[in-house]
Amino acid sequence: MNKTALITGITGQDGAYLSRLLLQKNYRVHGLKRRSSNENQDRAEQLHLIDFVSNSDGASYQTHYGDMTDTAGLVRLIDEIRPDEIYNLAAQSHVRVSFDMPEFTGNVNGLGTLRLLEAIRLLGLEKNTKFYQASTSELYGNVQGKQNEETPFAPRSPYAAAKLFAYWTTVNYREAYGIFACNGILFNHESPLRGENFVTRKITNSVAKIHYGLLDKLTMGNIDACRDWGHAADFVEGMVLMLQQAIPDDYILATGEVHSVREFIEKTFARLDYEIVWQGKGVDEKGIERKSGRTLIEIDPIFFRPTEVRYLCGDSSKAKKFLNWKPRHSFDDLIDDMLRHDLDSVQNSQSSFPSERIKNKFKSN
Ligand code: NAP
Ligand code: G4F
Repeated sequence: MNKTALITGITGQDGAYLSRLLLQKNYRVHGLKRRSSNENQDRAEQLHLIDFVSNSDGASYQTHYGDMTDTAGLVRLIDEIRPDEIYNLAAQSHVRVSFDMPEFTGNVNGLGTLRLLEAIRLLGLEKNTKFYQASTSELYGNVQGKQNEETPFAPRSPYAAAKLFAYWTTVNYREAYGIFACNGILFNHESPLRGENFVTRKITNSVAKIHYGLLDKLTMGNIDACRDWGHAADFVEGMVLMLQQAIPDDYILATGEVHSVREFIEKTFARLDYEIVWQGKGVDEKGIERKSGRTLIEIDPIFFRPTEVRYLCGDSSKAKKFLNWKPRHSFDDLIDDMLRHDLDSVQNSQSSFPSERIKNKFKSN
C-alpha cells in the first residue's frame, strides 16, 4: 500500500528534499502551495521530482493551492486527501523578517499549526493521520552550552515566539486528543536549495558572484554568531523516521558541531584560494583579501537583529538512540555542495566566463 503524505511548505527547501525522499519510498505526495503571481516550481525542478514519480511504483506528486491562514481551505484539503502523514513545514521562516512582520509570522507559524491540528480533530482523523511539526532550535534563544530536549525554551524573536506556540500546541493535541504528533526541533540545515537571504546561501552565492566579477563585496550582519549547520538532505530523513515510531515524541536533529558565520565566510573564500584577513572592529570591521588588498567583506547594521541568538549547538543523542539517525554530510561537504552549485549557476548565466580555476578546484568531486 502506498502511503499518502501532505506537505505544507512543499515549495521550500525542506519541502523539496522531503518530497524527493517520500517519492523514493513510493508515497503519494500532496503539497500545499501558495497562489502567488509567479509560479514557484523551481526547487521541485532542480531535484527532478517528476523523474522520481515516473520511475516509481504508484508514487505521485500533486500540489494544491492553499494558505496556512485559510482555515476552511485547510479543512477541505485534509478532508479530500485524508493523509496518513502531515508534515507541517510551511512558515514565514526568516527570523530577521519576523521583526518586520510579527503578526503575519504569528498567524502563519503559530495559528497555522493550530488550524491543521484542529482540522485533524474536526474530521475525526485522530487515529488515522500522523503529524510532524517543524520546530526549531530558535526556541532556545541564548542558552549556554549544548541544547537537548530538556533545555528550557527562551525565544528571542516573533518567529521563535510563534514557533513556541506551535510547539506546545503540538504537544497538547498529542496529550489531549491522542493524535500521533511529533516536534522535530531542528538546528540550522542548509543546501543548494536554501533561500538566498539566509546567511550560508548568501555567502556561497555572493562568493561565486565575486569570483566571476558580478559583485564587488559581501555585506554582512553579525559575523560572530555561531550555528550548528547540517545538510537538509540528512535532516528530512529524521522527520520521516519520527513518524514511523511506535510512540510519538519530540526529537532534536543537529550535528553537534558549531561554527561562526566568520568561519563560514573564510572557508568559502578559501575554496577558491582567497585568503581573508580581518581589520577593524564592530561595524567598521572589514574582510580583506591578503594577496590583492581588496576589501571583500563589509558590515552593515541593517542585517543586525533587534535581539540576536548568538550560539546554537544541539545534542541529538536521543534521535541517534531511538531513531538511529545521524547526519552524513560534514561541514566541509555542505560548503562544497552549496558553492559548487552557485558557481555552476553563476557560470551558466554567464556562459562565456572562463572556468579553469573552478574545474581545477573541484575536479576530484
Ligand atoms: P523555506 O525554504 O523558507 O520554506 C517555507 C515554506 O513555507 C515555503 O514553501 C513557503 O511558500 C511556505 N509558506 C510560507 N508562508 C505560507 C503560507 N501563509 N501558507 C502556505 N505556505 C506558506 O523554509 P525551510 O528552510 O524549508 O524550513 C521548513 C520549515 O522548517 C519551516 O517551518 C522553518 O521555520 C522550519 N525550520 C527550518 C530550519 C532550517 O534551518 N532550514 C530549522 C528549523 C526549523 P512560498 O514558496 O510560497 O514562499
Ligand atoms: O541564516 P540565518 O538567517 O538563520 P537563523 O536566523 O539561524 O534561522 C534559520 O535557522 C533556524 C534554526 O535555528 C530556523 F528555525 C529558521 O527558520 C531559519 O531557517 O542567520 C544565521 C545567523 C544569525 O545569527 C544572523 O544574525 O547569521 C547571522 N547573520 C550575519 N549576517 C546573517 C547575516 N543572517 C542573514 N540572514 N543575513 C546576513 O547578512
